[in-house]
Parts: sequence; C-alpha cells; structure tokens
Amino acid sequence: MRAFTDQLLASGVRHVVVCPGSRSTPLTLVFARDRRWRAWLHIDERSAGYFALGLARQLGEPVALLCSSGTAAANFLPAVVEASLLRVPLLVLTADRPPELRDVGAAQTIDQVRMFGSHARWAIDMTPADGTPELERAARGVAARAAATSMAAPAGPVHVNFPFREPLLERAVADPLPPAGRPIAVTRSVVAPTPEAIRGFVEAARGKRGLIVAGPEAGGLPAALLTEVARALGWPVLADPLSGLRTGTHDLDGVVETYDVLARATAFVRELLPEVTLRLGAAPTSKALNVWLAGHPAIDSWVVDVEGAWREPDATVSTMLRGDATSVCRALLEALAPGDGAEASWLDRWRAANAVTAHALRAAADALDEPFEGRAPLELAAALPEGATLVVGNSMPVRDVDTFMPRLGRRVRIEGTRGASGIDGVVSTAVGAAAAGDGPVVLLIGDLSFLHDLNGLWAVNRHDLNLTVLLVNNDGGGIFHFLPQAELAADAFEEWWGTPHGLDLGQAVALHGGHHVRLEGASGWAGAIAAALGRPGLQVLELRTERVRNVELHRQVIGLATRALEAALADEAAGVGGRAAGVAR
Ligand SMILES: Cc1ncc(C[n+]2csc(CCOP(=O)(O)OP(=O)(O)O)c2C)c(N)n1
Ligand SMILES: [Mg+2]
Repeated sequence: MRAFTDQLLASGVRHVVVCPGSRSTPLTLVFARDRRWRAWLHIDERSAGYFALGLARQLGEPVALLCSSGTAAANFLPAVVEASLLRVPLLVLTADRPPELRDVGAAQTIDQVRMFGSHARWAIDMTPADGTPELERAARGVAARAAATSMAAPAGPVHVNFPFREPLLERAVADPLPPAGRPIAVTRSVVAPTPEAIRGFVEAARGKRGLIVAGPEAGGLPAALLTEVARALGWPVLADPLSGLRTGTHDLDGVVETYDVLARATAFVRELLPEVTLRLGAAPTSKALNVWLAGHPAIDSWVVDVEGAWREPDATVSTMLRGDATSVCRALLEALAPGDGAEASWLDRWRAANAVTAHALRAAADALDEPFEGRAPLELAAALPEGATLVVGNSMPVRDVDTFMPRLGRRVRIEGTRGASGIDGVVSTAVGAAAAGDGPVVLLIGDLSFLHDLNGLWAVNRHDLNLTVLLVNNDGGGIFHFLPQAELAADAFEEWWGTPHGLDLGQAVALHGGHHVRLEGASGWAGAIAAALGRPGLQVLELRTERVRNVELHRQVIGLATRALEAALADEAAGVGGRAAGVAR
C-alpha cells in the first residue's frame, strides 16, 4: 500500500476523503496515520464524492476518495459522472473482495471491476497485494499513471479497485516498510493548436463581426488572455457566469452579461447578428442565447476544445479548433495583427445594448416590493468579498445568476455543477470547496436540492468549516413552472412537478448545528449575507418565495428590460440620442 500512497503524494495528491468500512482498512490506516495526508472523514459516500469534487476543483489538483466494497462504491457514481463531464480530477479508490470471493454470494460484494464504465478516464483492478517488490513497483506505476491521467486534458475521474484478503489488520500493520524504489515523475504536455488551425481562424475572422462565447469551465477559462484576444478582434465576450469571465480583475470593458435578455429581443438580434463566433468552454447556460445562435446556421461557428471532446449539443459547429484554451489564446494573440478586428462600431453597439439592458434589469428588479428570486444574485454581487467563491445550484439558481448577476471587477469565483446538472450533490460540492480553505464560500441553492444532500451538511461542523448558504425556499421545484407541463398537465402538475415537501428546513440546519436566519422584505439582504460571512460554521439564510408568483415576476422583469432595450433601439433608429447612443447605429 505504501508504494501506492507514497507515489500519490509524489504525484502531488495531498487530500483524501475517506468513508468508513472494514474492507478498506489497509488504505484507511495509511491515510489516517501518515500525517502527510490531509484525510477528510465523510459518512455518506454520495456526499463524499461531491465533497471531493468540490475540493479538487477549488484546489485544481486531484483528490483521492476511498470507500469500502459494495453499494458504498456504487454511491460514488453521481460524483464520478459529474467529475467526468465537469473535467475535475478525482482518484476513486474502492476496496473489494479478492477474486476468489467474487460472484459467490460473499457479503457486501458486488461486481466493481470497471463499475463506472465510460465515466472513468481509466480504470484498473489491482492484484491483491502480497508484499512482494514486484507488486509494490507495479502499484507505484498505477498510482503515477492514475494521478497523471486524472489531470491530463480533459481532466476527470480515474478508478482503482483494490482487492484485499483477510486478515486486513495484520496486513496493514505488517505493511509500513518504506517502499522500494524512487517516485515516478510524469511530465504533462500542452495541447497546442496547429499553426494552420490558427491561420484558418484568423482568416475567417478578419474584419468580421464576431462574438466570443465564454461558456462554463470548471476553474474558469484564462480570463486575461481571452479578453486580450477579444480586444484584438474587436468582439464582445458573452460571459457565462461559470466561465470565469464575468467576474475578476481582467478587462471587463467588452464583457457582456445580459445576453440572456438581449437574445430574446427580436429587434436586437436582427441588428446584431454575428458572422463568426468563437466559443470556449461548454455550451452556455442560457437557453435564449443557444436558441438564437443555433437558429442561424450561416454563422461560421468555431469551438475550441481538446482532442476527444465534443461539447456541441446544438450541432452547429463549422470548425472544431483543437487545443486547450490557454494555448489557443496565446497562439491567437501572436497571430492577430492590428487591423484584423471588426469595425469599432460593432463592439460599441454591443456595449451600449448591454449597458441599457443591465440598467433596465436592475431598475425592474429594484421596483419590486415583494421577494423575487432574481434578486438573490444582485444582493450576492453587493456582498461577496474579494477572494470569495459562489457555488450555484442547478435549477433556477444558476439561471438566475446567469440572467441577473452583473459583471464584478473583483476576484470572485463562480462555480456550478453543470456537467450533468444534478441536484444531488450541490451542498457537498460547496462544502468541499470550503474545505480548500481558499477564501469564503457561499452556496446559492434551491430547497429540493438542499434537501437532496442534507447529509452533506454534516461535514461542515465535523471539519470546522465555514459555509454560508443562501437557500431559496419555494417549497418545491420552481423551475418546472416555466415548462409547458405547468399548463398542459395542470391537473397533475402541483403533485408531480411542483412537489411541495412542506418541511421546516430550519430544523435540518439545527440538526447540523448551523445558524438559521430568514431573509425578510424585497431587498437589502446584502448586509445579512455579509454578516453571515463574518460568522463561523454553517450559516443558512432562507429566502421564502412562491413558485407561481416567481414565474410572473420573472416575466415582468425580463419583459421590462426587453422593452427598454427595444425602445432604445427605436430611439436610436429615429436619431434620438441619450443612453442608448450607438446601440443600433
Ligand atoms: C439528481 C436529480 N434528480 C432530479 C433532477 C430533475 N430536477 C431538475 S430541477 C429540479 C427541481 C429543483 O428544485 P429546487 O432545488 O428547489 O430549485 P427550484 O427549481 O425551486 O429553483 C429537479 C427535481 C435533477 N436535475 N437531478
Ligand atoms: Mg425550490
């Protein structure tokens, strides 16, 4: 075991999340006794998996995950799926029965060989350790390869299955001999684009009206480089909140955050249709943006991604530009010459439209005198300090952050779990991020998602962590009210989609030793958020809203913003100056 775990350390792995069990004893003892490891105990494997994912993403390094045999391992699946799609390095270590006890009715024994299927970048079933130097050397190689594979682009989960024979304990005690041999070094390659590909793009883009679409990317895209590329092209950057481009100390001048509204404004999309797009990161969260761009197959659409990946759900790509985001940006900056960019009015019009829309959205939200879910991102924007991380839950939280979160010139990370968009491990992903000890972490989450991963809260107190939760409680699945089911299946809707649970979530917070506060009124929550950030432990701020009303308020606010934009366009066309000057030139 020591050859394996020592090599993991040599490969830069420092953290391991350990779930209790007997079969995993040999590895648990190493992680528990060897002080070079930061070992995190977790009770629930499903939560543990997401905790490891949140920690690994925050640190940008692989995190190991250990459990016993049987369904314990199966409970890692959701986090393995998410890590694969989100491209987060995880080292999944599962204990197993030795081969002679498999498929013969032995207790707590299931088929674990390659059990994560295509969701693992690499999987191996180890030979039961017998202390011989040959197997120790082989184990060292597996550890080096596992860590390196989890980090190779695209990063992801790796599964190592460990058969352990009884007696488990003597074996562990007899094991701590210093492992033979030297640690293995594995170098990493950059995935650089070919010069022809870069030339091809520059030719396609020269003088054209274009957009850079910055989609979700775990850990963020290279913001400073990408905004430099945008400047050289004279194109705006449509920055998904999960791209790392909407917030930060890079140049935000050409960053557009209101595209979710812009793309719904028919006059605008007619006027400002691009000829070329360059997308980095995954497909954006905004359905309106995706539908708009996909509706124009004549757009020359370039997607940047590493070999083997295909994040292109709308099937509109014209060129897959192979390379990692940083290498591609560097190559583009070298290749672009002064004069290659679009005419200046193109970016000016986007900037002006963005300013009008951002202002109108804010004004429409400010005018409400009742709680509005879209208000939460605005209050968070006011409250989040430099160095904070905002983890946004799926369902409405990520969409509201997409629509309403303004650009912030502060170092604030925004992360989500949009790989598979599950509501099952959101709490633990945020708790794992908090465990990295890298600035304050705030979680914005819906009530069903919160309920789904209540066990995740356990780790906050157990490990003395600090987490602030803004819990949007609309007593059910608010998102479903935006779907046709709400009207077309009205008889069954409330029970089967609305799914009110009727629970007092403050009691769940109390169970986990947290502090619970209700947010009152229509606004002014930033003070409460900042105060919660100043207190230790689990801090839950609960906002109560109403699902049916939420749809009405969204339509009202977005409708007002769309009309403000269209009025500005009309004024501009009629030659009236003012705020919108330049929108529709
Ligand atoms: C594990 C999992 N189960 C079910 C779903 C389907 N689903 C998507 S959103 C949603 C409702 C989420 O409700 P809540 O967290 O309260 O957010 P709200 O819609 O109210 O904003 C459900 C059940 C899912 N995405 N993941
Ligand atoms: Mg809800």
